Parts: sequence; structure tokens; C-alpha cells
Amino acid sequence: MLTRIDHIGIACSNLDATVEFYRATYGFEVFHTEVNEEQGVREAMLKINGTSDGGASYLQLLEPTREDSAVGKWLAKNGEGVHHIAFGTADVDGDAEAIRGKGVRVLYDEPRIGSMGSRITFLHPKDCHGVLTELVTSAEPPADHSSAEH
Ligand code: CMX
Ligand code: CO
Repeated sequence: MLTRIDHIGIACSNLDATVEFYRATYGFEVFHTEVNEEQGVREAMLKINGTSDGGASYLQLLEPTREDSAVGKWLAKNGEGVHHIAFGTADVDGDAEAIRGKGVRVLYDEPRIGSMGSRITFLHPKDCHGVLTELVTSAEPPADHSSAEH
């Protein structure tokens, strides 16, 4: 079950300048940065809010590390802007299979590694009314409130 907006992915040509824009304009601070060579991105995660399922919602600022990456190709064609949306789920494998069963192309046979050790997959934008859509299960399992002691 998809339970939150995990992040909005924003393609930028200069990560440091874009991070500074979000800090100076809105006061959002960098929560985490990393390079994901498989995806061809240098990225910064800005945490916007926690969510009731124990997860969080972020902005994901993405600078390509190579021109032939997904973000590099997209930037060359469109310029900077919103690149994808990502929904959070406790079960990316199950949700991806269920969505594949509805006739939507899931881009990976098995989820791959995303930000902060999460497991991610993508749905083809042409099957999602023009929106590249990512599914994410974070590395940290959501807090199990049902077993919490009071
Ligand atoms: N949003 C909406 N449409 C998109 C898109 C996007 N981000 N990227 C491509 N498209 C559209 C193009 O406009 C094009 O449409 P037209 O044929 O009408 O012009 C069509 O999809 C094909 O685009 P393309 O430029 O030829 O690109 P590819 O088919 O080579 O790749 C995609 C498209 C979605 C398969 C590729 O971007 C991909 O594999 N994405 C998933 C991985 C990814 O985005 N990684 C970076 C983020 C990492 C992270 O979030 O952690
Ligand atoms: Co993403």
C-alpha cells in the first residue's frame, strides 16, 4: 500500500546552487547527500516533514554525473524542473507486482538501491499520464505503533 509522498525528484544542473536556493528561500536544510553511480546522479535529500507511517517526505535534488543518464538526458531536453514523483510503501516488491498486473510498465525486474539504502523501482511515464513515478521502501522500517508499550 502506498502511504505517503516519499519525495519529489527535481533535476538541476548545479546541485550546490540549487541546494543554496532551497536553503535561502525556504529554510530547507540538507538531510543527506550521496552519489548513486548506477542511477548517474549526485543528489541531496531535503527533509520537509515526517509522516504518520513513520516515514518522511523529502525533496530530492538531482544533478547528473553523466550526460547519458536518465537525468542527464532529461535535463538536455527539458532544462531544470520536476523530474519524477515518488510514493512510499512498506512493500515495494508487492506493490510493483500488483501495479504491473494492472498493465503499467515497471522498469526494473527487481527493485534497485536508492537514496539512503532504500529499495526503489520506477513506472514508465507513458503509462502514468506523463509522470515518471517511483516506488520507495525506506531502509528503516516504519515504526510499529501497534506493538508500542504505553
Ligand atoms: N517524466 C515524464 N516523461 C518522461 C520523463 C520524465 N522524467 N523522462 C522521459 N520521458 C518521456 C520523454 O519525454 C519521451 O516522450 P516522447 O517520446 O513523447 O518525446 C519518452 O518518455 C522517452 O524518453 P527518452 O528521452 O527517450 O528517454 P528514455 O526512454 O531513454 O528513458 C525512462 C525514459 C523513464 C525509461 C528513464 O528516464 C528511466 O529509466 N528512468 C528511471 C530512472 C531514473 O529516472 N533515475 C534518476 C532518479 C534516481 C532516483 O530517483 O533516485
Ligand atoms: Co527519486
